[in-house]
Amino acid sequence: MSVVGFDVGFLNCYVAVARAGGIETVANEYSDRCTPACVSFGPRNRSIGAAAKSQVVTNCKNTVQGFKRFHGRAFSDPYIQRLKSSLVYDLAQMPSGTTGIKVMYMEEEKVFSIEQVTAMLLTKMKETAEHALKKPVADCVVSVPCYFTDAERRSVVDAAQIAGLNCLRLMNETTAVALAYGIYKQDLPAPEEKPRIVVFVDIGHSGYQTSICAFNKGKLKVLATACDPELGGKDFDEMLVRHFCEEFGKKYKLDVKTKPRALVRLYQECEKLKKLMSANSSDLPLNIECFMNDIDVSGKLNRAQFEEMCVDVLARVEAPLHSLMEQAKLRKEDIYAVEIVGGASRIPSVKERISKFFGKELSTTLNADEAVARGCALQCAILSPAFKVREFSITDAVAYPISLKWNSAAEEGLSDCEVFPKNHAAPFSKVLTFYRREPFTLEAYYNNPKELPYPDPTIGQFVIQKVVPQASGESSKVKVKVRINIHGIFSVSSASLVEVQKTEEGEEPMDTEQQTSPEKEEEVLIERAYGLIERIFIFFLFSLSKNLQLTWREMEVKLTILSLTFNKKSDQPPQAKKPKVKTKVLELPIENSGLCPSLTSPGKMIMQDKLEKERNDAKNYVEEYVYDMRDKLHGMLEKFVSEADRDILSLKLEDTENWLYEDGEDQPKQQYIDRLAELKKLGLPIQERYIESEERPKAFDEMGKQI
Ligand code: ATP
Ligand code: K
Ligand code: MG
Repeated sequence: MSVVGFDVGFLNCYVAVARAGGIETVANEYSDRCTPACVSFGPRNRSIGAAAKSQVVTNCKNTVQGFKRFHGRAFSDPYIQRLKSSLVYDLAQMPSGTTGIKVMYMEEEKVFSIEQVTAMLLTKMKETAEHALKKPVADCVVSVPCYFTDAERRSVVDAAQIAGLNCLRLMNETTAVALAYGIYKQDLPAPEEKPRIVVFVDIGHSGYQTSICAFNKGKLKVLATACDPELGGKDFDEMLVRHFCEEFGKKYKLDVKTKPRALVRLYQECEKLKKLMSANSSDLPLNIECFMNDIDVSGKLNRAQFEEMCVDVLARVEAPLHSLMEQAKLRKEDIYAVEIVGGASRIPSVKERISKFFGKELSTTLNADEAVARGCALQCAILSPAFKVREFSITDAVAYPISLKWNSAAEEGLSDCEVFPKNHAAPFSKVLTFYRREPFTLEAYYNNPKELPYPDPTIGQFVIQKVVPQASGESSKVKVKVRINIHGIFSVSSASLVEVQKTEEGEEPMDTEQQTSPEKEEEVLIERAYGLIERIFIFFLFSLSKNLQLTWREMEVKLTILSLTFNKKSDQPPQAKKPKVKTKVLELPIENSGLCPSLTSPGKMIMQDKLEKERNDAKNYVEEYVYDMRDKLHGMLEKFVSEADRDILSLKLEDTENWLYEDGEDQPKQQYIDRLAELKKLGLPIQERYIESEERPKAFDEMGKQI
């Protein structure tokens, strides 16, 4: 059982683990706690993280960055189509219609699904965690932006699965930050007291997320979230790149946009410049040697100029804050603190705007880069039975309101109902009751498409199968459980049919209700077909309305009241009144369509990387042996080899060295193994003679001691 949190950023990823000492962000093999979200495909292998980032310029067409935004997106999505033209690498459509990434890998054109690419990154992060914990890692919590929709979340869950991870929770990034903030606080208000209200702001490379949370001792509740999924550090880079493209166009007559390599380098330098400007307001230089056509370019910029060219970007900082306060229906005075994290929160003008909006100094008590990963690790520790953590309950909020649509028998045509309004508590289950004689379909969708980051509001279709009428011929009562699960994903999790059976008098009625989930639950009566008595009532009301000249609107209200009255009645357990009837609950199968992107095994690629690593290692062993032996032949081994033998071996070593730089540069693993064996055949006897002579006096010593 491992306790690990992964922050999968657009640009930067972090791994946090729980150890005896507490939560710790751990470093990768380059001793860096930050792992770039980058995968590079080569003729022989893949490289992931820092090794991939170093190939952004040299292998730009096959080095993939910024892929977090492709999750759950159809290739035909206008957003993807727009992005496609601005990317250095290529995109393609997967058979399922989702977005894939097209690269040259192992000298072949390959299309990888976004799930596969993220899985590669996660596999790397998993290795980092395994290295730190010195044991295999499977259980983990993975971060996602709080504005991610179902399709995006499902795609990330799949990626984790491909990477061999058992994702216990997809955690909203801002909620992870809130947990990292709250769990160690000793001075939170008692449960019955007025909660402490804290705003969290995370500005990363691609997205801007804000949330407002209420804290009491041992719990946190997300009251509302508001985001701009398209505002982050990258937008500031974009402005700088645009500026310098223009400047270099005029100054050096260079069309940077035509050379992907040059463009990638310019992005890198602009990001560096942007960071420098956060700490420095004077003129700062930007120099790139051999930028394009062997021309060195240079420019300079200061913070004031930078802020001026970014006015439009900066103007977008406020909108989500307004929305947040409006949704939470709180005043600025109610806010205890505004905590900011994320790399781009270091930009002074961004901080200024947020601080001005709240009329308050911002707090930076959390680690701006690591808070998300730490929060995820804390959540994983809470979920893990093997780890003792302070009790802390986390209630998240639904980001987009969700409705269900179905064919209605009673109302003839489509009916719908909002099952999870915006900011509804999550995770959460609701049981909906339908009266049906045959299988039926529920369609889940986001009912406010304006808010959605992409065009299709559909979540999925769920067919409730095997519904049959009662033996009496009447409609059956069908209970459908819908839920927002721990990942923030909507699903129709179960359905059951209540079969009414005649029984002997006096027999105990069966308890049919079953509580399956530890989540908060609520029972909602959605719809029932009107029974005979009800129909008489409706008819009665209808004629009454004619007499009383009621309008249709008033009729509708009356009907609603009527149906509510009946619903109330039907809510009472039928067993209480009719002891002769017992009920039996039948589980119904649910078929969902259009939900799951296909899973592909990463095993082959992992194997390929492993083989490539072994091949490289074998080559390195030969190289090491050559250098080592050459030194020693003229050093400590000199006395143990005849001149003739030494010359033979020396020649052989030189031969091998030359071979390594020529034909041997790129050979199968076995060739290196064979070469090494040949060298050792000559070298080993010499080394043995040396060891023997070293051991002999020691052995005598030992004997001396024994006597
Ligand atoms: P996202 O949260 O959008 O998925 P991410 O988590 O990868 O992205 P972060 O690591 O939080 O993003 O932030 C990266 C961004 O912050 C980059 O644009 C980077 O240039 C910017 N950044 C980092 N340090 C500074 C700084 N000192 N000044 C300005 N910008 C900075
Ligand atoms: K990050
Ligand atoms: Mg982030």
